[in-house]
Amino acid sequence: MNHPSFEGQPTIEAPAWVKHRKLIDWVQRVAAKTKPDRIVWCDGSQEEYDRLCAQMVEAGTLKKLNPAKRPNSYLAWSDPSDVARVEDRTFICSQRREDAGPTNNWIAPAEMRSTLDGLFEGAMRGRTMYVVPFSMGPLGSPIAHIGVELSDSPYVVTNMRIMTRMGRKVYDVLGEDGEFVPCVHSVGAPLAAGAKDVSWPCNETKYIVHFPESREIWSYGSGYGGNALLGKKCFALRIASTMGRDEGWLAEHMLILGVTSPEGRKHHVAAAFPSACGKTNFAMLIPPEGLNGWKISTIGDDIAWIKPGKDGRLYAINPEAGYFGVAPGTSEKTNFNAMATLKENVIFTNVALTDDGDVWWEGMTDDAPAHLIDWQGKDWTPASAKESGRKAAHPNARFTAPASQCPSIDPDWENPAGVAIDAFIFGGRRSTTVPLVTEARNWVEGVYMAATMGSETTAAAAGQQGVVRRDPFAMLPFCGYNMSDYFGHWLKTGERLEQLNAKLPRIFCVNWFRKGADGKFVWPGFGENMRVLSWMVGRIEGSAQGEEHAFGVSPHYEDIDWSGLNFSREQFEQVISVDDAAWRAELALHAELFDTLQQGLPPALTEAKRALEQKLAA
Ligand code: SAT
Ligand code: MN
Repeated sequence: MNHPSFEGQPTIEAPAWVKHRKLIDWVQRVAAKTKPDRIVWCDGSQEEYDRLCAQMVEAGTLKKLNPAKRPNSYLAWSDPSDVARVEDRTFICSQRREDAGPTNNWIAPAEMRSTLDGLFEGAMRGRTMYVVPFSMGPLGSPIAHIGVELSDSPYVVTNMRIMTRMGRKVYDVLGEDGEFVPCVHSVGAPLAAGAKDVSWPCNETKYIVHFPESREIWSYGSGYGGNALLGKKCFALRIASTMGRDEGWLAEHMLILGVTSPEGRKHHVAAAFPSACGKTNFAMLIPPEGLNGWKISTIGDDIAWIKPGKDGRLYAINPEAGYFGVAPGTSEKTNFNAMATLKENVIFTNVALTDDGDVWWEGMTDDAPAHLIDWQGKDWTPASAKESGRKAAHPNARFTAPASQCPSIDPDWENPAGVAIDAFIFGGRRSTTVPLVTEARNWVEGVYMAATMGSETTAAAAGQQGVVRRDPFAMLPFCGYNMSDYFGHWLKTGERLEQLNAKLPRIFCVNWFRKGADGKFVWPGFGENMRVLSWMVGRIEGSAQGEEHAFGVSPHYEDIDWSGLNFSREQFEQVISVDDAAWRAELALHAELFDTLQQGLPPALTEAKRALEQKLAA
């Protein structure tokens, strides 16, 4: 195969349906630098998707699953070194270091550009560069925004087609000069002429780079998840959060759900939890025995874009069109709706392959199949697993599935106007200290709770797992600017709504993960979380009671509807209690966080902290 260089060529032929001169010029510039063998302008059609999948099956990147078991579905196994987001390789390159803040990695834009220049030089040699136009949010919605990703990974293209509104229609919205966020992605593995490719090309060197001022994304060296599907964390959170700061809206790491009471009253809730802490499960919750009159509908499972409406309420859309959910632990029991969503048209990544050409992961069924091929392509049996401790699926194994296939999908999930939010929930994974549920007494106290949230780390990010770190608003890895300014933006948003005399959304803080002396979770979680949600609805509607303590309002045992569940007063005490000594230690950790975030930290939060300390001492 020859390797044409695009240097000096006046144009790279774009299809007639692309009329955006600047976009075409940009594609040409990136191609001249990265030197792909060819350029494919993706149209988002089913034919294109099928063709790319067939190509990847041929190349060994995908395995086609048994169509009788899992129609139109595929399995990818990544390189064992490329299995999660790489937070220490993620950079926010604002002009001023202070604008990235102490929680982000920062490198001066000029220096980073020169590094990227070197990395991307010839990076796509021997590969195809795909031009992937996508809309985050329903096409043409006033809350939506457009991006274009140039990628040399067909795996990225097919995943983006599920995760976003991808294809030709995006160009109709863009027209000749519409705004888009340029996203450049390379796996960083140029191929010499005639060389055989590996099934999952990537590079040891990884850079996930954001330029918030010029709203650009450059990603190098990884083909996995949030590192490579640039519409997701890079655009919809890091870049969008800075857009929101500048334009007066919010881009949040939140699921969105509708909750309808037995009387038929519907409310909308947006809930932030760190990665791999159950957002997908919560968004698709099925009410348990005893609470059958309640109904949950799913709007989104990971990201919310929230804009203030003229009526002073906050309207949220899900900018995504699919779920990139954690597979391990997902079962008919824990998330029936997810399992139904996964029946067909799915790309699985890093789960195990069964002998009959289907998939399996830890927790999918009570008993593991007698034999599997694990995510690293090795023979696996329950006995071999016991001996070696090796998991069949990687703990951060994922499914990519169209949201439209979810049985609990909300009729308004594609409403371009969004849904009005009645409550925010913030949750972390904490085996101790933090009660099952607390309602903030006011907006500032709620912002304080969210800002100081801690959570035990999970497999969604490379690095040590199970250590408590502060994860403000579940946005620590995703905020595209200074975290203190972000807190200020939330406080300002509240003030603006108050000025409109609007009813502010309630703010709740939850923890499903407290453990007993035996090291086991005390709270049953999953569908039973409906009991907590129904208490919240009662609070919103003014019908539910609670008990005020130092940090807000929590339910008494009697305030929760226990029909259909045996959960004793003693057990409840274990998940709801506030231990003074533990909280003194917790507040010391808040102080540490505030020390780090000192510069620009809103005084209202320091005051809130002082007030809580006084309450605790009293
Ligand atoms: O890899 S993703 O960022 O898409 C998933 C996650 O970590 O939340
Ligand atoms: Mn997430």
